[in-house]
Amino acid sequence: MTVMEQRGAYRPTPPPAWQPRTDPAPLLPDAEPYRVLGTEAAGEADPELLRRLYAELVKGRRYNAQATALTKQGRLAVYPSSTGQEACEVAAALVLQEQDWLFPSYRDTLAVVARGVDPVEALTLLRGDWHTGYDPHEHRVAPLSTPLATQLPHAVGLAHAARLKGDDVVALAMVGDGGTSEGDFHEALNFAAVWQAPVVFLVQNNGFAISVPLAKQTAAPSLAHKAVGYGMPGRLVDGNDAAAVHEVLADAVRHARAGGGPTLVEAITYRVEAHTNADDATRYRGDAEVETWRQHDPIALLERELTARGLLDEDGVEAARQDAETMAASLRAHMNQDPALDPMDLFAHVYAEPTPQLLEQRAQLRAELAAEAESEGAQR
Ligand SMILES: Cc1ncc(C[n+]2csc(CCOP(=O)(O)OP(=O)(O)O)c2C)c(N)n1
Repeated sequence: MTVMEQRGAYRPTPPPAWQPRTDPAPLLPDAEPYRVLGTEAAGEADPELLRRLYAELVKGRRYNAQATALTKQGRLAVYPSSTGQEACEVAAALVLQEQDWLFPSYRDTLAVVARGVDPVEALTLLRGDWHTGYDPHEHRVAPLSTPLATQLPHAVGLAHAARLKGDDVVALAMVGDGGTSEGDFHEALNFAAVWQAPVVFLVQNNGFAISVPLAKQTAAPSLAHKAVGYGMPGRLVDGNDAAAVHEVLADAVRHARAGGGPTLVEAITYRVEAHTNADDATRYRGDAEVETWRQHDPIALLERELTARGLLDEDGVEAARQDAETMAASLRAHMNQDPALDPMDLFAHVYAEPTPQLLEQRAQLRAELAAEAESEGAQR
């Protein structure tokens, strides 16, 4: 038989039937960000929850203003303001139960404070004083993470471990739009979905990663669409609508707690102020854009709803403002005191077992401090 005849006789076996491993349709985000305030859904929102959100939003904005002022007075090294993003910050903290864990980024001080961390201790890291400043275990709040997206694999690890141990714990991890381009984002979401870990990822899409706009960050239809590639649901929400963010996150937390696995939530919001006090935002964006977002302000949106429903009057507005002022005055008073610091603490908690280099540097500093103390003693 010739080669051609042999080929003619060859009948390839058909490959096994292929079908997607899961139906992607239920994982897809809605076409529009979910909204509650100003819609019919608002009528079903719990009045107590709305009032609580309002009080926290007002306090949060005042906290941002005070912390930014402290940078100008040299009392705080740096502050990344979340003005305009308060709804995401507050809702993230309020949806969690006591035993749950929050994994914040450097911009999420308000979420940390709303979760119960002392407002002064929450600024320790940004003041450049002493490590994290608060005990992460006390309120189950991981350190504010400056290296982008590194908090996400930590959240997945903690949640997965809790599940293996049979503990009822959900982890909520916060990240910015820029952070979604990091390898850690990919690794965290991939493992979370494979392990069905009880994690909720909240991406605050505030339009910019410092000066880089979202269009230069990703070609994805939305950041929520990224969820589908990992096999988890993606949800889109109006990040300035506190009631909507709270509802979407609460659903995701419930889903995770019930063993349904992770969810990726993209909250559409806007960073109204500069990246930090060290940034000049006028170099990369125009006033008109900022003004448009100021018209969609999270506090004004909620205030309008509460007022329309007769749940807030002028006295209520004034009481919230007063509470916020009291908090700001206390923050000022504490931050204006010089902290008592031991320079030797620099070397504590770096490694479980200090390296030879660290031991050498520690001895050097101890000797310098002793010599300084001696010369000061001699001068007296
Ligand atoms: C791994 C890493 N790379 C770069 C930086 C420098 N950096 C600090 S903030 C930032 C922008 C992050 O933007 P985004 O994730 O959108 O968060 P936002 O600041 O808007 O809240 C960058 C690039 C960093 N902190 N960590």
